[in-house]
Amino acid sequence: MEKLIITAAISGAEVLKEHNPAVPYTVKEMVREAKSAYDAGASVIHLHVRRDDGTPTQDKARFKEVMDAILAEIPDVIIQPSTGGAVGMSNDERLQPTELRPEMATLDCGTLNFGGDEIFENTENTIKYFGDRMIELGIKPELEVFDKSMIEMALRLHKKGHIQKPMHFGFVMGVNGGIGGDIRDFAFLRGSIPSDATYSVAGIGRHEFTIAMLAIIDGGHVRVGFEDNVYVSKGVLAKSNGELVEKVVRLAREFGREIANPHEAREILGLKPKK
Ligand code: KMH
Ligand code: ZN
Repeated sequence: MEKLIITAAISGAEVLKEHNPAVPYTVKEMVREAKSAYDAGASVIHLHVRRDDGTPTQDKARFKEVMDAILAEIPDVIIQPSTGGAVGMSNDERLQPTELRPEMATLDCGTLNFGGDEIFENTENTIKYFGDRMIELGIKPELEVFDKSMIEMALRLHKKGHIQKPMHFGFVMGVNGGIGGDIRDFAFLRGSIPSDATYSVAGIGRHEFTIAMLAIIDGGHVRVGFEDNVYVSKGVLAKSNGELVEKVVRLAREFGREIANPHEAREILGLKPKK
């Protein structure tokens, strides 16, 4: 079986220090959390950035500051900025980190309710626009799907030339408004992607490690981190993103799945090797 790529979603846009005091806002805190995840076995950092007060921003300069600081500490890690940003941001605001030409970025493949009155909006034209931008800049998209219909959308937009193969999906499971986080939900998504595609799972809240287990056994890849879940076990806050990654590494070892380093992750994902 392919080695396991672990992605750490270290900060997100919605989770706050009120949920877990280790949630990073400042540049220094972002570096601390990225390094803890990397040292534990993560090869990809899924990145949202914040102002020092915790406000989410897609500001290009702030992304550059955080990415440069992370890469100064861990030069070979793969940084995957979010183009989802936070609910309510405009498309061009969300796309700013792509101007830094990261190796990867997320591409959200549909609109969904996001709790209360919030709607995370990704119209078909938005997805085409983001897909075209990533092709133009040579950025590999992680196709974030929160429901089965979003896989259909990605496949349709591939046929129309807005998304290239081989496709890499991110199954985000258990969001209030999206698909659930049960075994049958996983099997439904897993069975709906092309045979030459890769995928990573992100189980939200209590689903984080159960969904991770399914992907470990199946040969998929795993994302964990404060963006998705702040607990290392029921009622016990994780001290760092690294602690969440360590748990995935332990589970993978039990099932004989080796962990990919960033060099191996680049090979699996079809990214250019880093000089
Ligand atoms: N913060 C959510 C509204 C992504 O990173 O691409 C969107 C999100 C998805 O987190
Ligand atoms: Zn995200």
